[in-house]
Amino acid sequence: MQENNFYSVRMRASKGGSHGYGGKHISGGELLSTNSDLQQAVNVLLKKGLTHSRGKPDYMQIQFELLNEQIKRLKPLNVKTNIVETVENGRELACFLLEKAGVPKRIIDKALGQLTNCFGFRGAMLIDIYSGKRIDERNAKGVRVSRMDWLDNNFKKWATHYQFPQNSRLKEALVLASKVSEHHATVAELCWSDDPDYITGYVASKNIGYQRITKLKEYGDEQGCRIFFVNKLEDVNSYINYLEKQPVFIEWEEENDTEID
Ligand code: WAQ
Ligand code: MG
Repeated sequence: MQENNFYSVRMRASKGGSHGYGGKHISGGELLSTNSDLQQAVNVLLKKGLTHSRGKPDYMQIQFELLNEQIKRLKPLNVKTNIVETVENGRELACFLLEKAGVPKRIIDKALGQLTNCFGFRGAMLIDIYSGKRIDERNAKGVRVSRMDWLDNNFKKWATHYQFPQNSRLKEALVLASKVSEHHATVAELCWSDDPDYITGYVASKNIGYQRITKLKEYGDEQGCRIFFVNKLEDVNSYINYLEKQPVFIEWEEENDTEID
């Protein structure tokens, strides 16, 4: 099978109508598949959308398309888990790490102050690190990073090596963070899930790696957060184009690995 015979497969599911027509975002997903694995890929996303802690969807769209672009191969970011006892401590640590990654404190405070605007998002907000203003014009949709994956065998080898849980949530988030942080305009990312049963989130960047924080919200809370802090963005459209369109495979090789603090 030649490399350019990969397909991007995407899913989005909502309840109470489709997205943008009053529906509540339930789940989304994206992966890469060969032609022969398409049926399985569609099933994986179908199952993800149908069995979700945010609710039972009454609208779902799954689509696939053949990729013509060359696939970029990237290493996963290094991962560290920071254990915290309270949401307050978790958010303080998140702010500290964002600052360490290069986001000015006043911009972090401003972004966190606007979090309620994030409710029901299915993508990420792009925030400029100088003005603190949102620079995408996608409203509640946000920008959805797509066309990325990590072959399961290679992910499992990585997870076994570091004794991380072999769950698809960590895999998907690390794939996304590794792709996003690779772009030179990305200063840092802040994320926690909008799923009420998952409270671990992370701060990620090229220089601090993928820093998991075990408590960034309370159980039961359906408010999620995904913010990309960006710098020196001359062309917002080409940045968004990279996030949405550049196909990326994450690949890990044991011998090239380095540790982070
Ligand atoms: N592109 C952009 N934004 C996205 C994407 C995407 N592909 N997927 C999700 N989001 C946004 C969207 O606004 C969601 O509401 C929000 O992020 C949370 O998504 O243990 O599970 O998939 O190391 O619920 C991180 C920690 C888990 C994993 C994050 O996010 C770990 C998570 P969710
Ligand atoms: Mg979610």
